[in-house]
Amino acid sequence: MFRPLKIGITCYPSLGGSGVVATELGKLLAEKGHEIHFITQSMPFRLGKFQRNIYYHEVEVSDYYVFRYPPYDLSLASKMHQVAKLQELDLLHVHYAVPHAICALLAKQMSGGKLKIVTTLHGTDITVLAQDETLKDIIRLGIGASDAVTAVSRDLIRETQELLDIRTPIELTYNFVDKRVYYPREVSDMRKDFAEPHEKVLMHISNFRPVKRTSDVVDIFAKVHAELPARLLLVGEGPDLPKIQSKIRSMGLEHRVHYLGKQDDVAEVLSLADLLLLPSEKESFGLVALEAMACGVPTIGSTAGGIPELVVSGETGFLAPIGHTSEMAAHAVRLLSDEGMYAQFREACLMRSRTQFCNDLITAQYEKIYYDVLGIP
Ligand code: GMT
Repeated sequence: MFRPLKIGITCYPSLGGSGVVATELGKLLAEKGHEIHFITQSMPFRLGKFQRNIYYHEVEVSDYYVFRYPPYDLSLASKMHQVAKLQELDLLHVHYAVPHAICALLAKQMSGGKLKIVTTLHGTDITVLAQDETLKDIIRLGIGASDAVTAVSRDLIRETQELLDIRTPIELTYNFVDKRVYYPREVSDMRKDFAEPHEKVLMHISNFRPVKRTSDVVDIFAKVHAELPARLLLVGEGPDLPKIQSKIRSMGLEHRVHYLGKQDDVAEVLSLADLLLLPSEKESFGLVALEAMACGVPTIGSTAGGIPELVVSGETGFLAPIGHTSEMAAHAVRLLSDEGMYAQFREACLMRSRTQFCNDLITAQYEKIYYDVLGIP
């Protein structure tokens, strides 16, 4: 018999993939009948309209003049505790070990120790923060204090255990896409705004942080365009964007590149593309490659982190070692020049996303983890 749970979810509401996955998971669990309480600093950006079983609790940070830094983590822990008590939550599902698992630990202690904690690792908390010796112990504490820990790729599990020298069991829960939202959209009319019918469209979507290697995106594009007529669509904004814009100008490619800024309807935007470029330096999973895959768009990218667990090189895209832009460009040209091969890759993308990374499968995995930590058969 279905036993609905009361779950508190904390994530960075506006931060890329982890925020998207946490929000989408909450929405799907609410649809299944669970009661979901988002406890975050602002409204998660994909939360959308009012929905049954979904509640939002904003963390307000005190900025009394005695504090040099407003104590966000303590405000979050107090809010988690208040919501857990008032709403009688069964568990807190936090995304990121630091600070969220630590805040959940404090909330658990304040609530008398019964509240369960599930922590999902997304990458940056491990691949970046755990490099810092001063933070290692607190990350270990967050992981160790959780009743269950999950990570979004095998590579991230390996890296977490190696970097922190821990044997804590970490369950694999791949990211997912909602198949009702991510599918190839009919955008042929909109595509005319960006490319001529004979031109290919390459796309990159990210927050333009250095780990994304957006300079490689431009190099790959330039090499592809030297072989066949193409356009580059850049989606998103971030610290490296100005540098990339001047690189594009200095290479004389400005008439071939379109900047779309931040976009909300990613499925619609991705459906404009023939290929996605993801040559990252670090990538625990690469959610955007999955979103592209679900829209029938193969990825050309690097073998960093968890990307090879998602993109099957030679079937749903092509991967090459980090920085090997000539190899990536050669793969792109080969795929774009062979209609039969491209159709096969597109079909494989749709099939793989629907079978291996579909919302029903992964939501059920998370539900099982929740019931297990609560001892509910
Ligand atoms: O990659 C980013 O800049 C954002 C970051 C985040 O915390 O949202 O993404 C991480 O989590 C995503 C969702 O699980 C993964 O798809 C990304 O690969 C991961 N980023 C890194 O590992 C650099």
